[in-house]
Amino acid sequence: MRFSIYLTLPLFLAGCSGRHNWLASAGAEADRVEGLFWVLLIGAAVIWCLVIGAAVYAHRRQVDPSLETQARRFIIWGGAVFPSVLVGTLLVWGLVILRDITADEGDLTVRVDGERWWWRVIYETSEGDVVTANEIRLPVDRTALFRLTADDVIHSFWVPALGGKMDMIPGRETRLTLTPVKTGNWGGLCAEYCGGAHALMRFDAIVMEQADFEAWLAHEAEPAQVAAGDPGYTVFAEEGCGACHTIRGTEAAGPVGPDLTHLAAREKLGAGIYEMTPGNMARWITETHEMKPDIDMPPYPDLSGARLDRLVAFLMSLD
Ligand code: HEC
Ligand SMILES: [Cu+2]
Repeated sequence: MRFSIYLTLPLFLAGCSGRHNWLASAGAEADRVEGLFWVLLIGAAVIWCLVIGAAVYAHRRQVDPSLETQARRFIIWGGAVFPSVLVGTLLVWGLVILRDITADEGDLTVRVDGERWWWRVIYETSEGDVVTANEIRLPVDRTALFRLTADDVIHSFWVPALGGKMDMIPGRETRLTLTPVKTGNWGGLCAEYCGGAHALMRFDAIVMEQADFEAWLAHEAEPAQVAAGDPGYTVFAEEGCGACHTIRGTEAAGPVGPDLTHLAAREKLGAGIYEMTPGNMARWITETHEMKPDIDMPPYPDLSGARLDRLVAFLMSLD
């Protein structure tokens, strides 16, 4: 019986691998939190052993009344002074980390707005705001300052491998800095229950070389290249998708859903949950609520055949 409990342990540990593992940190901020965690864990283990050791020792030994004053001193120093100093030090250490990771400065500024159930992402540049969604790209070895807000309910912004998490609160701005030190796709998620599709509210957090990042951002700032009379865009316009979605460079300027200007340049579809493929795109449009329950986008089950193909081809061309 007891043996079978040990057998289930690897199952829990299996959850520790992968890109959402904050113990395999890839960012300066996550590193500091990880350091604090190990000191707490190992420190607690050592203190536990000492306390249990002392208890066993006291239990085994005959009490000698002449040691009464020594015992009292031991209780004052070991039971009051030592814990107070230790907990006080940990508090100061934790506050210093908190101050640093919520600093007001960064090499670049990214505003992220939590929506049900996706992310509006805005890069602040010297030429103005660059709006995108559901994917965050960062240059390696640079500090990004995140200005976080929420549109409707409380969300929480978390990229486990890089740092965080930080609540996103309606009517208020919270801040967080992330300094990635390794390139890769580290993945992020909403860490505060926010309703039906909460578990499907994710994003890719892609750390790139400096030059690649600059090129990506410059491309994101461009409007989409849509030919006049594009048959797929015609379907998009006729179905009224532009009431909710923006495609810069076209008449579509809806503010409700994610910006689609460079949709196909994202690695994932639907806020970090599906591969960006034509098949998934078609299902996203026709079986929307099977793909992601509860979302504020209506399904278009009547779209099919050549019309659907043209729309999907158009969306997949938005890179
Ligand atoms: C009533 C507003 C509304 C309409 C109309 C609408 N959408 Fe959406 N759309 C949304 C919202 C909201 C989301 C985000 C859903 C989520 O992930 O929680 C979304 C998400 C998407 C996404 C995924 C974006 C991403 O970043 O992965 C695509 C693609 C999309 N819509 C295409 C369309 C197309 C094509 C049409 C027209 C056939 C359409 N939408 C009509 C509101 C709308
Ligand atoms: Cu959530």
